[in-house]
Amino acid sequence: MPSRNRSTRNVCVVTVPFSAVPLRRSRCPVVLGVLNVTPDSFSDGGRYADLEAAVAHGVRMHTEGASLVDVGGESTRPGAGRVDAATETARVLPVISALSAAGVPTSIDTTRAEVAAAALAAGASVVNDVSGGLADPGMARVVADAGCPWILMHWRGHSRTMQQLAVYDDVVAEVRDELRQRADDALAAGVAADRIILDPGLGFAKTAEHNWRLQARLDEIIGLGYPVLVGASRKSYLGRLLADAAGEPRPVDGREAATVAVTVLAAAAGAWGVRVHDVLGSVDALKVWRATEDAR
Ligand code: PMM
Repeated sequence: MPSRNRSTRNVCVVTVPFSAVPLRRSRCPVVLGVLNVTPDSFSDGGRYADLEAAVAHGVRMHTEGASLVDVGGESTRPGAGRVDAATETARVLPVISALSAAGVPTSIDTTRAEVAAAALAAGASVVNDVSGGLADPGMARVVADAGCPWILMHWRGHSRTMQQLAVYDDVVAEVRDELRQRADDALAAGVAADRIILDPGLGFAKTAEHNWRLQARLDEIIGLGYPVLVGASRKSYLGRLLADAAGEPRPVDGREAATVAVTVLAAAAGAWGVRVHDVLGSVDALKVWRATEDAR
């Protein structure tokens, strides 16, 4: 039974058990709320290291309209080093368990099969794999066995080295082709087509110019035929666009309006979902977008 299903005109937030949300484009993109339980993520690092604060924030994002709270225990900021699997698991499991007990649907943001399996057992509904299945050959089996949705993000290497891999002749064509390959690999490993979600991976082995091109030509990624998630929230290319007169990038907490603008552009392009830190801002903007579409 839906826990809350507000389908009246101009209201597009559907908050139901995530397994009941079809992975096709619905009236309005879904919103994933970011919850990093890490000391060093670029935006919310350190803020939710304490279990109580993390769970309270996850519940708040769900109340604000997040269809999923995306829980991560390893920073993927450019240059970040790795943590071991035990540390990553110890960070995310209590949060996922507590949010599940509170009825909040979660995704696990990890590249490790072992962490994904533990998170799914603790109640996570979706695997969000920023490596698109490349980092851990065991991930496809975990996802196929669970039958859960799998977000496959475009990725070329771990955080420490990824910016050296930001070399493209035509970034949109290459990201599209590499994502198609990731989806084909997932299918070959036994993952059902209707469990696959793709993500262009803004900021991952991408320069600012690459991100803008991907944003401008998102329809070419959507044209692959899978639901597409966009994760632009507070990323550095937005900070650079909003730089002050001295060329200093706008700090992370001043990038919200720009993030909301990307949310609306993604909706207009046909994205399935957005992954954001400030859920309410994007949910409100999507209501405005939906109401405008309905008035056409
Ligand atoms: N970006 C980050 C982490 N996880 N997952 C997906 N699917 N897409 C993204 O763009 C993405 C992600 C990095 O941002 P964060 O440090 O704010 O979580």
